[in-house]
Amino acid sequence: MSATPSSDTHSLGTVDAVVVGAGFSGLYMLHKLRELGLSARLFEAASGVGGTWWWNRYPGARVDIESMEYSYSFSEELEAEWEWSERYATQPELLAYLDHVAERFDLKRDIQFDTRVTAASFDETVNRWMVETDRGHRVSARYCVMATGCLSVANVPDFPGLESFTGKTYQTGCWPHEGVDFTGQRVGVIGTGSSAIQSIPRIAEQAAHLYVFQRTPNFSVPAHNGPFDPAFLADWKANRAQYRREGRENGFGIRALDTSEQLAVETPPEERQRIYEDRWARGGFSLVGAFADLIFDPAANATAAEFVGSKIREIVKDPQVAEALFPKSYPIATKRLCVDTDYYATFNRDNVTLVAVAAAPIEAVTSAGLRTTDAEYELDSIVFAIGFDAMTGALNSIDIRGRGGVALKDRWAEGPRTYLGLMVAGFPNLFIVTGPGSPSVLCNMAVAIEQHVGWIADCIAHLSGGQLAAIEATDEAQDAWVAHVNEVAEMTLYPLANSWYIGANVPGKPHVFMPYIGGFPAYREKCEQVAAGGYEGFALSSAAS
Ligand code: NA7
Repeated sequence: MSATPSSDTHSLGTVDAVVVGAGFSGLYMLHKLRELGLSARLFEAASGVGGTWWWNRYPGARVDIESMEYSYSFSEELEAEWEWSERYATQPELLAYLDHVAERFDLKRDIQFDTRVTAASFDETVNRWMVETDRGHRVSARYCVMATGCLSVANVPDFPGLESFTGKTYQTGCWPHEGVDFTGQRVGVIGTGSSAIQSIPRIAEQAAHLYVFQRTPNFSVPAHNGPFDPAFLADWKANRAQYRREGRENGFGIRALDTSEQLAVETPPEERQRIYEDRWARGGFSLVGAFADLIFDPAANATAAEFVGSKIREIVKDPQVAEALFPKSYPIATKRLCVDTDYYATFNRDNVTLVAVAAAPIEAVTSAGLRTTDAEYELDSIVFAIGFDAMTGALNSIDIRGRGGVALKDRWAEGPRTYLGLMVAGFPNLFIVTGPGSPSVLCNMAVAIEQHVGWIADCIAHLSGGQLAAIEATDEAQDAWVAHVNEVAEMTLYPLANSWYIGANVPGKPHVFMPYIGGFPAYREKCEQVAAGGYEGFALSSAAS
C-alpha cells in the first residue's frame, strides 16, 4: 500500500484514504481501514472525538436509543469490557465511551484534531482526491470517506435584533464545555424539538423563570431512564449475539422497538389501550412498535396520537397548556419521536411558562429579551434549540468537486441524490457514511453506521484486491434508487410532516425526503446483493494512476 503520511504539518502527503469526522462513523472507518493495511488520515474539526456528542453538551443531553443497542457491536471484547451505567447514556458517558474506543484501538495517532476539511476535489487523471483543510493541509488520497454525520451542523439563529441582546445566548448544538449555571435567571428556550425537550426539565430546576417558546409541539414519550438492572445486564451479556442480530432484523435497527405485526385498526379499542399502556410503561420508541400500521394508515396513527394526547392531558394540570402541548398538525412519529424525562410534568411548575409562538411569532430579540407579536419577555439568557441543517449540511459546507470540477452542492441544488446513500454519480471513490438515501436517522445510527462502514471497507478491499482504480455510481442506478427512496416514503405518512427529514426546518432548503424508509433489513440485503453481483449499478475502472 502507499506511503504513510509525511511529517510536514502543511502537507500530509499521500495516503490511501482520508476520513472526515471522528464520530461513531469515522472512528470505526479508520479502524477498518487499518485492518485492511491501508494508510489513512482522519480530520476532525473538534478538539476530541465524539462527533455530534462532542458538541451537544446541553443539560440533559442523552441518547434516545438504549445504550446496549446504541454502541458498537463489531468487537466482542469492547462490548465485554464496557459497562453502561444507565439505560440511556448521557452525553458525557457517550463521549467517554468513544474516547475509550479511540484509545483502545489506538486511533488517535491518525487523527488530526482542530482541523476542518474545507475542500476535496477529484483529479480524474490520477483517480485521486486532493483534500484541503483550514490549517493549510493538502493530502492526496485514493479514497475519501465522508463520516460527517447527519446532525452535525447546528442552525444558526438569525432573529432580528439578536446582536442588541445584553444577556447571554446559547445554542444546544454547540454548548459551552464548562457548562452553564442558570440559577436565579430568567431564561428563554426557543424550540421544542428533542434537544429542548431534554434540556427544559433541567434548566427549569435552576432558572428563576423559564419561558418555552414553542412554534410546533412535539410528541414525546417517557424514557423511564435509570441505572441498569444487574439481571438485565447479565441477560444481555449472555445473549449478546442474538440480541444484536434481533436489532439488525428490526426495520428501524432497534430491538427494543419489538415491532408487532398486529394492525391498530383491527384491534378492539380496549385491547389497543392495554397495548399502548404496556408500551408507555416500557418507555422509549417501543410505542412506535405497537402496531404495524401506525406509519402507513392515518386512522391507525390517530389512535397512537390520541393515546399520547390523553397522557399529556393526564400529566399537565392546566388544560389549556396541555392542549397547546398536544401536536395536531402532523401524524405521530412522522417527526422523530422525542424520548424524555419529566418533560410534560415540567409545565406544572410555577416557574415555567409555555409561550405558543405559532399564532404570535417571535418578532425580534431586543436588548432586554424577546418580543413576540403580542408580548415582550425580559430574559437574562436565551437558549436556541432550533435544530440542524440535517443530513446534507455538513457535506454542503465542504467544497466537494467531482469529475469535471462539478460541485456536489450544485449537483444537489434540488436536493440530495445518491446511490444507496453511499456514493454519488460523478464523484468516484467518495463514500458517504449514512448519507441521504440510506436508512441513517430512521435506523439505530450505530447499526446503520456499522453496516455502511463494513460495506465501504469491503468495497475498498475489492478495489485494492482487483487492482481497480475507481468505483463510481452510474446515473441510471442513482436515478432508480432516488425514485425508489421517494416511492417508499410516499407509501408512509412521513411526508405529511414539516420535518428535518425533508429539509423543511431550514429556509430555502429543497424539500426532499432524505432518509430511506424501506427498513434496515431490506436495505442491507440490497447493499449485499449489489456487492455480491460485482457492484451492480457502479462503474469500476482499472485505469492506472
Ligand atoms: P429539531 O427537532 O429540529 O427542533 C428544533 C425546534 O426549534 C423545533 O421545535 C422548531 O420548530 C424550533 N424552531 C426552529 N426555528 C425556529 C424559529 N425561528 N422560531 C421558533 N422556533 C423555531 O432539533 P433538535 O436539536 O431538538 O433535535 C434534532 C434531533 O436530534 C432529534 O430529532 C433527535 O434525533 C436528536 P418547528 O418544529 O420548526 O416549528
